[in-house]
Amino acid sequence: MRIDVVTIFPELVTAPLGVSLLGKGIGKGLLEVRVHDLRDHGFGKHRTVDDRPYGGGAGMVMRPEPIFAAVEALGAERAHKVLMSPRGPRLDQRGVERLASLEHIVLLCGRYEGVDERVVEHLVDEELSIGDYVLAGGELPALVVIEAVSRLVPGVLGNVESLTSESHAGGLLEFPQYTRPPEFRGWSVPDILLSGDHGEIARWRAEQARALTERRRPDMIGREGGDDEDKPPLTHK
Ligand code: JBZ
Repeated sequence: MRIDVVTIFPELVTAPLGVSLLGKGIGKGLLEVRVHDLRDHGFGKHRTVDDRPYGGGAGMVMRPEPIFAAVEALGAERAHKVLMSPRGPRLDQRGVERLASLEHIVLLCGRYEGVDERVVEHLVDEELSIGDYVLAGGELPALVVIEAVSRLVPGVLGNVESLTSESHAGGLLEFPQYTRPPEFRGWSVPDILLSGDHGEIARWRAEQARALTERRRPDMIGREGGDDEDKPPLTHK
């Protein structure tokens, strides 16, 4: 799988890609991530990529030419082009699975007050948000997409077993985990986990996961697993 990122802050996106799981998967050649400086397609000595909004108002807007030029320079016309944008539908694990099924995606990172609407209308395939909080640009959201997607690329995680059991993958929150020591500052590990009875342990864990999800995330109950036939399709606007 290949992911291209277009940004005015390439260092901000590149730095985290060298470490941790991400770095390993990318290092193995299972996932190719390339980061591109939008200013390479900017105007003039300052490689300007923004300008004042027609109609007036505060802030600046990203011009369309550098963004189109950056995507055309990638030879990525056929790739799935995503604009990280607070206007998009919120990314969830279903969305991550959908992106992970694609061969080539391009993540466009907005900055300033936003991008010229012609980019949205004539270049971008979809807009995506990572959540309802105010951010300064799409770079951190793009990293979130890269991490979430890369975990689903076979071999990148390195531990296929833990993929299926983690929070959200099975549609429930994860059960509580314990490790050594069996007693720490007077707080004991639940006896059941030391019993060696794997059937009982599995039942205890399933019940813990269900009860925790019911208390913390009642919205997730009844939506877990399955083929989502009960859910409306994710449509935009
Ligand atoms: C995002 C102007 O650039 C921005 C600003 C906020 C923002 C993004 C891009 S992407 N928020 C999100 O994922 O919610």
